[in-house]
Amino acid sequence: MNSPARFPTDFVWGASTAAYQVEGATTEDGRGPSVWDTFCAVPGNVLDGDNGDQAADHYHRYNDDLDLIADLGLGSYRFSIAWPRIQPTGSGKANQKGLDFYRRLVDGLVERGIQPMATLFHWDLPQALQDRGGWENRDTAERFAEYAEICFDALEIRDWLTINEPKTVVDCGYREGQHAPGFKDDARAFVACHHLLLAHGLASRVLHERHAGRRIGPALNLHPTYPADDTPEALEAARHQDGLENRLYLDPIFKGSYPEDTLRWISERGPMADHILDGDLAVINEPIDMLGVQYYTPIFVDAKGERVFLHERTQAEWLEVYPEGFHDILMRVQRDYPGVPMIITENGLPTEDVPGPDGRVRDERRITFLRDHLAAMHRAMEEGARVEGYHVWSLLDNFEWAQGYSQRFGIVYVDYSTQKRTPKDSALWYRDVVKSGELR
Ligand code: GBH
Repeated sequence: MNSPARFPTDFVWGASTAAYQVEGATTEDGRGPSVWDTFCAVPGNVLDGDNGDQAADHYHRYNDDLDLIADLGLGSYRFSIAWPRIQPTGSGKANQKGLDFYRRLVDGLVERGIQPMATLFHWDLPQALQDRGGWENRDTAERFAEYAEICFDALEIRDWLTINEPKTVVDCGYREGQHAPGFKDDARAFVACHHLLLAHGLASRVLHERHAGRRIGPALNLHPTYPADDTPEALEAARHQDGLENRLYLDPIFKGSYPEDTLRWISERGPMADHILDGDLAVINEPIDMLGVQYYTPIFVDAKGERVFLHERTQAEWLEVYPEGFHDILMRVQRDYPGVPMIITENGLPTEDVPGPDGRVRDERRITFLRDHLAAMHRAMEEGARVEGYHVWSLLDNFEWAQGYSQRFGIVYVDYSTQKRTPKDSALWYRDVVKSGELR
């Protein structure tokens, strides 16, 4: 009892960010506008009218941030590449200054002995592509593969992630409208879904054709779904929810087919099926080399299929604290979709941090959350889940999409008036875990 959980010596510890959430400098060095610039400009879309114009100013402060990552002893930094920096209008020749920024970032990581992990798309679609239909237009998937090829050839990075959370683009961007491009239309949402998955497959093929020895995979936010009571209706609702949350993305990628029940439900709401052309599923089924798993919250549903919250809540209304769900989803993926290693690409929570008079940020709640989730992950690993690494969301406090700057997910506090960084207590705690390789 109570022996510390030890992680394998080659376990990779890291932290994640995303371009629009941390970089700022949205008009510098030739960056074109993205759908998030457009979305933020509409009053009412983002809390307090916030936007990513400055964010955490990572575009200018990346060197200090790299020192911070090194000081924490991390072995991996997951960041995203802003497509509109590379192709300001979403197609055609590369913008050299945009590529140079990521070259400097990667060089800085390598010099410090930190592995770069790059996400190609973390939601900042070039606005020019949105003007031509965005993800509803099949051509966007082709453009994505072209953009990916530019990045693969220009940047010396082994590990790549294609699309960050296609499910969130579908649900928040196209079904519920709280993210760019802000639609509320199921019919359009699932057409976009197919093209996002197609984009993932096309880009993965390009990498495999051009760069042996590198690895690629999607970054999926997976939600273990549970019935909130033991009625057959709740059980059925949980299975349906699992289709929309997990199988809709995992099945085509791992098995080359959409889940029948989910596709039937979608087909009652729109024309997704008409957009699945011969050969598409084989493209989406391109073998992946690793699976990025992001875990935040379980989803419990009642007999009516409504989400109910049964555990501790957080400042993020969608996030209930349930470490057991992390264990469950890892075991489930290992059982139903075996074959590739999993890398945890995001896990975390927002806390209402205020620096004390001494400047210290005492985010005890984050320490508890991280400890409990790492313990659950460790238990899954002992039971056979192949997990190679873990990235906390996030390195820095940042632009939390529709919630603007009101929710802080960082292990490092950012004072947005001075851009001063202060590692929170959780960062110091994490540093010890990383250094010792064990949870005490
Ligand atoms: C991840 O999404 C993202 O990859 C990351 O960029 C993000 O910062 C992080 O999690 C924390 O949220 O505010 O009412 O519009 C996790 C899934 C989907 C959860 C969008 C919040 C929006 C709720 N997220 N959802 S709302």
